Amino acid sequence: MKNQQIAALFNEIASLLEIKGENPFRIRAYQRAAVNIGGLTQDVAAMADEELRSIPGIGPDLVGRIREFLGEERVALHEDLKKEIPAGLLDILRVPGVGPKTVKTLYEKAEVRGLDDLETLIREGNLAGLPGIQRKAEENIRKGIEMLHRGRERNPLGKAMPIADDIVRKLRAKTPLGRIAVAGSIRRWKETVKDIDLLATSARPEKVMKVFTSLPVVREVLEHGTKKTSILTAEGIQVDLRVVAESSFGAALQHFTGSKEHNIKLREMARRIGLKINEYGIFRENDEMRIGGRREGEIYTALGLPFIPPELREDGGEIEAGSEGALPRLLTVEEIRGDLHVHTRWSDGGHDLDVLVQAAKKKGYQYIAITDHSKGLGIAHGLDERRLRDQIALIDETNRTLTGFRILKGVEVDIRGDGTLDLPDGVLGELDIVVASIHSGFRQSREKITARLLSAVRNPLVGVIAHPTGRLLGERDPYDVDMEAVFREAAARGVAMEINAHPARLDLSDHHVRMAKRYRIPLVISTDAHVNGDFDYMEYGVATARRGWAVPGDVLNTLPCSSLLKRLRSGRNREVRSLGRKT
Ligand code: DGT
Ligand code: CA
Ligand code: ZN
Repeated sequence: MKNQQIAALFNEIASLLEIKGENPFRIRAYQRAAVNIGGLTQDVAAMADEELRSIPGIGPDLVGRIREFLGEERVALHEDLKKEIPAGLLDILRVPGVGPKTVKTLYEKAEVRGLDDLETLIREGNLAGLPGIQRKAEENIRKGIEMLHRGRERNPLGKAMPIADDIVRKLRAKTPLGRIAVAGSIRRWKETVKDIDLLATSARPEKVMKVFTSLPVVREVLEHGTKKTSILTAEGIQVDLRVVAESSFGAALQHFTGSKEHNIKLREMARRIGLKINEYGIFRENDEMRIGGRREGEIYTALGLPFIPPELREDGGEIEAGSEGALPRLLTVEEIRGDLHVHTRWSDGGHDLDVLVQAAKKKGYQYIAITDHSKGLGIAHGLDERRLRDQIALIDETNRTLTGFRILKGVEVDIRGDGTLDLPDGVLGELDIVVASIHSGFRQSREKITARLLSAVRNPLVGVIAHPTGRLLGERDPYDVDMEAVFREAAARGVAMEINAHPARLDLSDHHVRMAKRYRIPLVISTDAHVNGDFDYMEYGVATARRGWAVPGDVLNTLPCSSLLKRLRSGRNREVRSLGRKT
């Protein structure tokens, strides 16, 4: 689907127009169109002109631009704007806290044409004092540049994966390929990646490389050869494409999937039994005789190991477990039966129930839990007791019209600064599922944050703690919390921890998942969907669970609806009973 690319393109056009100082209405039109196209689940390529025009903010003019992009992968207006405005200015626009107005000032008043110029300006003390730029703004820009440099080193998986998939699709469509695969940290679903590693086979590598270097996404060609070619994408991510021999493809895939630590251990193991493995194949040490390499599985078989899923290849005990026949049968995305963290237009989501139900059914789900924000989150239009009761009534009514699918009544209740919940127990008790989470006071002390989470876990009505560490990848560090203490309490009370599958969060992280397993804590994997397309993030959550060695039995939303409800209810009763015994 090209929706996201078109949304990004429209945003970039809006930014370029804004730097140019164009008509604000025109700029706003591109921004609105970008948001609306980005939130669609339908493929724009499959939509007729009238359908496109029914998307808010899209008139005949923008329909034309969409058609142009679908046909030619570029838009003339965008190309013209890029000729007029130095590309480096868009880099400056990526600095957190710098808007187009500032960029315009920098360009016009100080001849800044890129990040380097801006950094020089700051170093020489000439930034503050430009029109509209105070000392404080200078300090913010300096910090923003630092963050950008730090963020550049590793990219969130959610950014790199779609780029990798798109390149693979294009190469498949446009070049004479045999096999192609994404390797490296992306194949292992590591939460951040340094670069994109691609492997292919082809009878005509020159042609493959030529097409690769001329893809629209390419900003710069770093290295051009028939065996290996590297490019830099417009987003600044390096992509290496290697073309290898058919007979070595499996060995190369194993080698370049890594991790390095996993490979080192495998090689030692091979050496002990007189074998040698490298990116070309697997060989007998004494006479160099080749015994495999065409298929990846041959490497593991030769070492007497079962196939090890890429998500486990971190030298975290997977090779030992494999040798003992004790590898876990990891959870798969097909085993997920519903999403337990979903927002609607009642708070800050984009859709009403019907659209969400339709999208969930399309994913093959049996249920979703509607978990809008509670009132404390004013900016998200959070629900008070009265609106939540209205929503409960609406869900009951809607459920009566559904067959083979159930909407669970839930809420994402805010854990307030003092650890109390943002809604009274009375209304929480009327719900099927209560998801509690922290949205404020991220800088509180470890003691305070831990106490807040503990008091939420101790409320018998709370079933799940959502995004338990509060991190945003590359943007916000996790808050300081004693996870061992929280896990201990959650284990004692049967409260589940969420793996928030949104690629900006992935919270719990893989290592916390593994830790939660040691405590025997139930997990749920939820997307925190705000629009229907967000349901697709489930794959990221499942991959994170797999990296934490999770099996289907660890995850509550693999249960059929009735068992899940029973499980959620029994958690409450058990709590009530044990509290009763104590007094
Ligand atoms: P990253 O940092 O997100 O790109 O992580 P990877 O794992 O993709 O690392 P990368 O791109 O440097 O290399 C891809 C794979 O190639 C790596 O996982 C294992 C293999 N590899 C690279 N360098 C070495 C090395 O020095 N020794 C061994 N044994 N394997 C290596
Ligand atoms: Ca890599
Ligand atoms: Zn949420």
